[in-house]
Formats: sequence, structure tokens, C-alpha cells
Amino acid sequence: IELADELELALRLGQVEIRFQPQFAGDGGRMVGAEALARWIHPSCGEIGARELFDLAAKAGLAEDMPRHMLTLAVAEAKNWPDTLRLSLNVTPKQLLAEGFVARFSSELAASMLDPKQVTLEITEELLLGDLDLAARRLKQLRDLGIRIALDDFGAGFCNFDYLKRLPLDALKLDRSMVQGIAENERDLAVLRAIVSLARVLDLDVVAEGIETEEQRLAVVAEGCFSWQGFLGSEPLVREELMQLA
Ligand code: G
Ligand code: G
Ligand code: MN
Ligand code: NA
Repeated sequence: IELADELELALRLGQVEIRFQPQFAGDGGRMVGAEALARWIHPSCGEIGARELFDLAAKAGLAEDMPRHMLTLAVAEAKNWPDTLRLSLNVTPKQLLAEGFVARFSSELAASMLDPKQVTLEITEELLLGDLDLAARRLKQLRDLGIRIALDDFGAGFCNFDYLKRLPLDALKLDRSMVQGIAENERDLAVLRAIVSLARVLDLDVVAEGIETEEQRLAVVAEGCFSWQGFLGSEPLVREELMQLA
């Protein structure tokens, strides 16, 4: 039987879990937050990452249910989250634009006793495919509740600067492709520097993602990134492991 066919049962059995990947301050290096990432802990295939998981969900007709389920799970797992730690949650454009998203999400936050100010929603640029004005209105409602908004995977794909003008944002999350070459390549570093300075003008924090080497870490810190995340710091952890670092 196909993996996609197993997914619905796997969800009910609790095989799909949340991992938290730590984020560290550019200034000083302490842990400042973590990103919730979905993982299917499959009994025979091992760990299945989010990208494959969401592809399987689409095949299984769970394209809408799955992201919603994962968000609910992540928020529930973050119950009694330390108030020194930010929590980053991925939200698909479709989720954001769905009817009633803001009300449902804010009541889940309240049930988990999470301060909205600790929470960052990461949204991706596929937003372009939807209704940008509606997205902007939704994001404003969320932001009015104190929730922070980050544009995820920035620098990959089309990198539409119109978003920076039209969406209410608090942070840019640089795609891994933006930091990969910065330690070896002058041009890559120049692009990073320009983006960070653009972010500063727009009063946005910059989070560097996919940091794998000490050279990359030193470069993003030197350029003034607010925080960084990547295998150099930690892989995604189960909640208990994360709390031991906090
Ligand atoms: O962890 P991994 O590299 O497999 O994640 C792939 C992508 O899937 C990430 O970019 C992330 O934005 C997205 N993702 C991971 N977990 C979730 C989730 O629970 N909900 C949503 N909507 N996206 C997620
Ligand atoms: O939301 P987003 O697409 O940015 O999710 C980040 C994804 O990148 C996660 O699935 C995570 O497993 C993965 N990831 C996190 N740190 C690193 C890293 O240092 N290198 C690589 N290649 N992938 C990473
Ligand atoms: Mn993300
Ligand atoms: Na990203």
C-alpha cells in the first residue's frame, strides 16, 4: 500500500509529530526561539520530512487538513512555552486565506497560554498565487493581536519586492540559498549585505536560515542578522530536548 494511503491512520496514531529547531541570537548567541517543523516518524521508513509529508498529504486529499492539523499540534505542544522563547510557525498561504483562520488560531493560542507577542507566523511567497490584498488584511488582523509576521524563504523563487511594500511584516527569513556561498563568494556576501541593509531601512529583523558552518555563522552575525538557524546550531529537536537548552 502507498505511503499516502497510510497517512490518515498515521495522523490518528500520532505518528506525525512536531520538532523544534532552535534559533540563536546574532548578538551573543543565546537561544531566542525555535521553529516548529512537522515530521512523520514512520515505523519502517524512518523520519519523513515536511516537504515529502505535505506532498503525500496532497495525494491523500489532506492538502487542507494536514497543515491545519500540524498548526494545532504545534500550538498545543507549545503549552507553557517559556516567555523568553519565540515560537515560529509555518503557515501556508491557503491556510492564511481560509475562512475563520484568525479566530481559530487566536483561540488556539489562548488555550495554549501563549502570548501572541512570542509567536511568529512564517509565510511564503507562493502568496503571489492567491489574493495579496486579502493576505495583507489577514496579516494585519494577526499583527493587531501582537503576532509577528515573517516572510519565509526570502531570496528563493521570485523574490517579489512588491511584498515588502504591501504586506505588514516584522522579519525576513533568508532562504538557505542566500547564505550558502557567503563565506567563499564576494558576490554572495554583497547580496546578503544589500538585503540586510534593505531590511534595516524597512525596520525588519533578518533571520538567516540553513547555517551549516562556523564561517557562515560569523558572516551573518557580522552583517547584522538578528538571529540564525541551521544544522550548525542544532537539528530540529523534540520538545523535551529543546526545553533542556532553554
Ligand atoms: O523541515 P523540512 O525541511 O522538511 O520542511 C520543509 C518545509 O515545510 C519548510 O520550509 C517548512 O516551511 C514547511 N513546514 C514544515 N512543517 C510545517 C508545518 O507544520 N506546517 C506548514 N504549513 N509547513 C511546514
Ligand atoms: O520553513 P522552511 O522551508 O525554511 O524550513 C526549513 C527547513 O530546512 C526544515 O525542513 C529544516 O529541516 C531544514 N534545515 C534546517 N536547518 C538546515 C541546515 O542547516 N541545512 C539544510 N540543508 N537544511 C536545514
Ligand atoms: Mn519556515
Ligand atoms: Na525558509
